[in-house]
Amino acid sequence: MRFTPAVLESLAGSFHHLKPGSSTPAAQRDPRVIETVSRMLGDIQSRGRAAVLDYAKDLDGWTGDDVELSAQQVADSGSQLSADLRQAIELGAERTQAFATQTRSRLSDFEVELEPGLVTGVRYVPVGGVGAYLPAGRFPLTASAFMTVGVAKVAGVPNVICCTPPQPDGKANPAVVYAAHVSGADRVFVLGGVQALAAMAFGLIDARPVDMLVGAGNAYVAEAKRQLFGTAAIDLLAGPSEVAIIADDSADPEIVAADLLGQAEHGVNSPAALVTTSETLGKAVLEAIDEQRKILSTADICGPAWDDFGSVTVADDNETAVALMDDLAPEHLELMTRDDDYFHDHLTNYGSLFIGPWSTVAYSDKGMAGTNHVLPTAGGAKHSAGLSVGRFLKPLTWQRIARDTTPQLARAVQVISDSEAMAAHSATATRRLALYQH
Ligand code: HSO
Ligand code: ZN
Repeated sequence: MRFTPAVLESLAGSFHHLKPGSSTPAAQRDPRVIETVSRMLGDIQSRGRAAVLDYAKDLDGWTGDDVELSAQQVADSGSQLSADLRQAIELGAERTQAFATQTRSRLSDFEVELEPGLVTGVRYVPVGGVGAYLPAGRFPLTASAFMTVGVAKVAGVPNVICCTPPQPDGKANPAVVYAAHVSGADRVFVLGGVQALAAMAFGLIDARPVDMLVGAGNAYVAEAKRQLFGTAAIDLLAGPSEVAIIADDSADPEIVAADLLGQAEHGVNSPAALVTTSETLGKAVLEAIDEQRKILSTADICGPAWDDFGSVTVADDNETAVALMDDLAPEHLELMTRDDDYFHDHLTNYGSLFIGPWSTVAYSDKGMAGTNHVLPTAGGAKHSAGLSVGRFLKPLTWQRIARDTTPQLARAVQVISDSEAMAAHSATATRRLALYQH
């Protein structure tokens, strides 16, 4: 998330930074990561399942007979959780699927007669197999399964498998497994990193290679997805999570500060940006952040993230705030202003929008808002939207053309084909025209 110098230049005089914040490196790829991933994928491609298991042992300390959890183990994972956590997971899975179901119902097959006798249409068909990566590092991100597995199942994907890395005790995180279970996962594997993505894409742990890989992970996981793109489709390449807020003098500085630190917790390179029309609010937020970070147990992450990549910018008016924010194109964008409707109407670049002080990113992060938390980062919101049920569906087009419509189509096809010297294309039209005329 960074401002484009040319955009800042064009807005010069109508804003100033209270805290600039260094701009985050543009989706940079570490050459060592690229090299390691490519070597591992090559090895796995040639040695198959044996290589997958070797990496699981060497890199993740995996021991055991089978990387797959039995259906019984998956179903029982909930018994290791408190009743509160189990219920929260069930609620998040249900809410996320409810929103996906509503979204799905608005993607309707249709047919339309463009000309008499020329009927065309779209039929939505789910992809056959999805492989979801469910991370479980320092923060397990339990809700990821709702967003990937659960939404794919609502789309009607028949085979949804998932991989989650073993924790230091060698076992899968039970909350992640339970979240996958209630989201409808067909198979769950305790397998992490590059080897997990490769195993799913090459069909080494399930009979069929998956058609699509989804879910977030570390730099190696993201690079593996990038290199496997083409072998399988991917959702998106997620960078460090980010948050931005537009606030005016009606906002509560403590809440703004809490929400900025809330996502800065993801990593020391997670950016958080405030654009405000009130200098007083901006200063109060800076003070509140200094106080709040002292009492957070994850201050080792959100503190340095804020110091390096946090920014506070004062805009002279709402129009400037929109221009600045559309340039940042943040993954998450919160509005805490008197003019939320104005911003909602005018902003065009964000992964997910949170309107008003009672709508906070964590509600969506944990599945309670129903919306997806797999969202574009690093300016990707300028060209892409986040994961949603439609991403698992192929809008297949079809056409049915009547005999009597032949002349309207065939003549123009002949003319274009002949101008391109595509004789065989032209003949498909010429022959039909001849049949039609006799
Ligand atoms: N903010 C992350 C998702 C998440 N955060 C889950 C915490 N839990 C990407 O949208
Ligand atoms: Zn988050």
